[in-house]
Amino acid sequence: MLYKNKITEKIKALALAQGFHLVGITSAQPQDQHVRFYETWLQKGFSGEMDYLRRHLEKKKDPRSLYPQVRSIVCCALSYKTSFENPSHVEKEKGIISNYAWGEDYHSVIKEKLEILLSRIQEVIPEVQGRVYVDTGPLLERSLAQQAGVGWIGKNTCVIHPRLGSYLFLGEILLNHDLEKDEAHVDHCGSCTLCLDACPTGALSEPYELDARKCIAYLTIEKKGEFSKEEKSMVGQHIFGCDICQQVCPWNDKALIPNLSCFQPRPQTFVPSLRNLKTLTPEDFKRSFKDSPVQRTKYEGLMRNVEAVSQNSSLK
Ligand code: B12
Ligand code: SF4
Ligand code: SF4
Repeated sequence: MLYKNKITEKIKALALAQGFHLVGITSAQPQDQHVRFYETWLQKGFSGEMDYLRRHLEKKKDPRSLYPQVRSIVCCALSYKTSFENPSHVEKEKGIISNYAWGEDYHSVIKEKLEILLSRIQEVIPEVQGRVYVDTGPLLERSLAQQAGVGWIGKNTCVIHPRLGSYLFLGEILLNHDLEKDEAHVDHCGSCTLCLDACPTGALSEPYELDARKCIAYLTIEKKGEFSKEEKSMVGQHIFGCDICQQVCPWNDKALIPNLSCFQPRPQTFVPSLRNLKTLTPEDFKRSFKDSPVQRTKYEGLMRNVEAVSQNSSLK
């Protein structure tokens, strides 16, 4: 029988061997302070039309409501930083797609890695069972990552690691096995306010607090239906997502660049031509954005965004 610390080390080594850039372990105990923060955020109406976030509240309070046997949570992160960067100003006939959506959909990339990791863990400890999550499950993923020492939560609300920056995707395995827990990561934002100053819509009204209703990422990805006049102007030249509060973060300037092939930009996602997008048919959309996070808006959502950006650029 392996000792707890040896098993923990082994699991971390397996996560890194699976290609994750960061891994940490936290307990399955609810984090009261973070749950309260989440509740207050919902009460302020900051979640906009993302009704699922309200529905998830009770489950998010305690990971044991998802998986009663959970004893430890393995928190993994994968960097999607590439050597490309969205320009801060684009020509008026072009639009911007967030770097997280340049390549393959991270949900499938991470889920596959987590599932293989779980089976590797089971080869070492056959009695271990687990559940795999990435993004869509009712878990406070950033809180868990911070608690597991993966990074700190920056004033732009993203998890940041000192060497890898914040262009990270998070994923977790809930395990029915007791492992050694890591120390929570400490905050390194200090007196910096670059992200708050750079956000073009004032969505970051307070440090660490994001009003999704004003966030370009929410407006272009999550919001359904037509834009109001104000929303349309907030979108600027962003067709899908927004990276401004991360682009200005000094921790991303000095971050390592893993340059994974699955997250490299594709011609249709890197500063794409609005004229080309305007002529897209539903069939072109399916083909061009196959396996891409852009699928989330569906054809109608993307065309709404393209139309708004075209009007903002006074493009005929
Ligand atoms: C809803 C959602 C959004 C919304 C709202 C984002 C937000 N900041 O709240 C919108 C659509 C705007 C969005 C945008 C983006 N998202 Co998003 N999103 C989510 C989702 C599904 C839930 C987040 C949530 O519950 N928000 C509500 C707030 C209150 O919770 P929170 O941000 O998690 O913050 C918690 C902790 O940070 C902590 N906390 C924060 N500050 C403080 C301060 C104090 C004092 C305390 C005690 C606690 C505390 O408490 C909070 C509640 O637990 C998560 C996946 C998940 N299940 O967690 C992905 C997730 C957060 N998104 C992710 C990504 C990549 C993005 C984008 C970069 C995509 C893009 N480029 O367009 C942007 C980033 C914009 C930004 N600055 O946050 C990643 C984040 C990775 C990272 N490095 O942090 C996640 C984790 C998905 C994943 N599995 O990788 N997203
Ligand atoms: S993603 Fe863009 S709009 Fe949203 S908070 Fe960051 S800078 Fe502001
Ligand atoms: S820009 Fe500055 S304040 Fe904002 S997250 Fe980065 S270090 Fe923190």
